[in-house]
Amino acid sequence: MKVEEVELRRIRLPLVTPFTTSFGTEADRDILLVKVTGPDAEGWGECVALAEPVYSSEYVDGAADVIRRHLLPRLFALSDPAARFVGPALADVKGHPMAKAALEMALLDAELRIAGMTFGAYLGAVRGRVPAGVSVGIMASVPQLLDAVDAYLEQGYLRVKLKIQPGWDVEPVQAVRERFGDGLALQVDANTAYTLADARHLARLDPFDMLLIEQPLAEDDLAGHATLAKQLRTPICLDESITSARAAAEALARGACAVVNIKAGRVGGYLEARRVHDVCAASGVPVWCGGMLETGLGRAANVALAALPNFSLPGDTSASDRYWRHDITVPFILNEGHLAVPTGPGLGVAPDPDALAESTTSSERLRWGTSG
Ligand code: NPG
Repeated sequence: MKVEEVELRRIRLPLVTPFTTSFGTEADRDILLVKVTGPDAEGWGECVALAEPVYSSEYVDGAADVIRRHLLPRLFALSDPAARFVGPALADVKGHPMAKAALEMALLDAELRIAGMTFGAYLGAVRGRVPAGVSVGIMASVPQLLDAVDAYLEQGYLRVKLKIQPGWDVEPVQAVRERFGDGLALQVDANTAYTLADARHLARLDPFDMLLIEQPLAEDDLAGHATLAKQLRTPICLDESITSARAAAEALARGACAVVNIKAGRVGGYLEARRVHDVCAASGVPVWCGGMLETGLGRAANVALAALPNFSLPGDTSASDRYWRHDITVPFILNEGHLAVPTGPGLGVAPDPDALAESTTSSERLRWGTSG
């Protein structure tokens, strides 16, 4: 594939409601998009790094900087920058998986558009639609949380994930279970907010028969998760800890989790995400697709990934209107609790030029092969 230009474009999109997790509140998203343009196609990538390094060490200004200074020069040296060569070409740069993933995604989109193949077909999708879950942030009060969950269930979401932290865990979970009944598919996400000393407290969540508890302990604490797993009945799912297929294999071998959340940005791209899927499938461990408050671009790729066979739990792949008043692509719409996997070549969606122009805060174009 030939690429002539790379554009690094920053957009700002306000969320329909602020989203609070144990690490902070997001009121809007400052998103880095990567566009590659060649003679035969263009392709889009979305970098999921947040404005601040609070979910992981990456942050959006840092991602743009590492792309500009260190990643693009390595890709410029390739005679064929096909997506499958991106991971190996960037492997000597430590870390920065979200920045790497955005580049790989843009090149894969362009490549698949030329080949006339969908993201889903390329990754190995076996479904035309995927069940949608919704992630519900920490709220000011339990009644407010119950209203929010009620509204999402009314819209048809098939499972609910509650964000938890010390001081906001047993009480909201109990309230949601009591109000919406045993039939509700319910799970929680702690984003590393607890320590092993909280094991007895976390065991108080067991009676609520949840699908899983996600990432209770620090990301580098596989041993702690393995110990905690023996003390809880609720299955442990890992997110932040799973940074690669090898990390997934190690977590499973150590008994640190029984379920895995897959986010392409966290593992360095959709190709590594597929390898995480395959490692888990080989061990009979179910996976689901996480979310990072993506626009329709990242959502298109996530929905395609979530259509692989071992994605056996609903993901954080919600409809566009859960996040944005105006998405930059055609919106993803909930239909009987599912989102349709796009059917057009590549991502199957592209930004609407007006929506893009309206949300753009900066843009930088680099000619392929030059560093400025
Ligand atoms: O629906 O995209 C979504 C959000 C899902 O809860 C969600 N994401 O830790 O998984 C997470 C959390 C998150 C959101 C992480 C924003 C980082 C940023």
